[in-house]
Amino acid sequence: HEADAYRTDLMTITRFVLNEQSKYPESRGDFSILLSHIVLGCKFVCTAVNKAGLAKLIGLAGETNVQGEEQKKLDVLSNEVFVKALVSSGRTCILVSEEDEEATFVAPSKRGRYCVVFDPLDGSSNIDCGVSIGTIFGIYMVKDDHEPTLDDVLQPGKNMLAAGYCMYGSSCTLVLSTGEGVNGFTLDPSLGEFILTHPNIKIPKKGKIYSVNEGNAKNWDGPTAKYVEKCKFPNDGSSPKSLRYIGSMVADVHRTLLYGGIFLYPADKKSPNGKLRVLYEVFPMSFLMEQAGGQAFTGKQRALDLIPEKIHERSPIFLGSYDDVEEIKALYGAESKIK
Ligand code: P6P
Repeated sequence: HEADAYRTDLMTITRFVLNEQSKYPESRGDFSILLSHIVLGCKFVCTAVNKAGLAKLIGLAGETNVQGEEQKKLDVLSNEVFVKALVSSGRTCILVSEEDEEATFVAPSKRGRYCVVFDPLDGSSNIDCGVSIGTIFGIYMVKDDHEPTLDDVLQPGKNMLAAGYCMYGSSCTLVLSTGEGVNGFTLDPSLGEFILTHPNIKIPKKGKIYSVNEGNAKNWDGPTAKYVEKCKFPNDGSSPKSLRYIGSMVADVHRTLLYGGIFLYPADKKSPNGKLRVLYEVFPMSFLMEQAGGQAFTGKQRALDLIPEKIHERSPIFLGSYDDVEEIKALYGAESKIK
């Protein structure tokens, strides 16, 4: 009857978060309500992305539909859905989206205590070839009850209360941490519910995969070049690492989290701060990696210690298995973290 028990004892993400919340009797359920609106956004995007595959047939995502209306591009559509869902939750006061140049300050009547930073559809250039893409998000609490300002979102990543991503691929998988480990949920479309499928994810301490765009090798700095060389021609008799690079951060990070290894988007001569954005790409993925027992480094410091000055600023990032990141830190001359 084991199987039956499993089928009836469904651990949905909503129930999971409510269980977590019950550990904080004083909490008023605001976080659970906020999260349920983020989950709603992910379900919508999952549906739209899956339909986008039929874009040419049914006129979506940048095509003109049968009425000849110009359909919104999927990332614009996704952004609107998340902004509307987050504002309507009544639990947010500042939103920062990769799609919007300026931060959104929620009207006082709908204002809550949380700030959400997100990339509604990261990797969207990969939609047309069917590569997995995703939503990435991080959640801060406002610093105090004063009128909200950008300072409430220009906080180091270590101040995040929660972070996660939803990957739209062969299945729709939502990976979340509220600061007590990492859990993965898979959308059961027949129920319209995210079910716990990957409880307490821990990244292997060391991996056999490195993930970087080798096409930028000409512009890498010394330590990165040396590290990648070591991956390909190890001088300690170990076997070379495999290269896996999908070019969609959510997909590359998800594989790194589950299989181990290291994901790198280094600085290079053309882009001294690398390409990935601090608030809604580097911080959430670094938060998850640390919660799963891995680590994340910018080339200069622990990624989560970085204090952003602009909401769309970028940073180089090296994240993944603890031992693999230690190696790159040594090459950058960074002291290893005192355990
Ligand atoms: P490159 C996608 O455009 C993205 O923002 C991330 O999802 C991905 O990791 C990165 O850029 C890929 O960049 O320069 O290797 O194509």
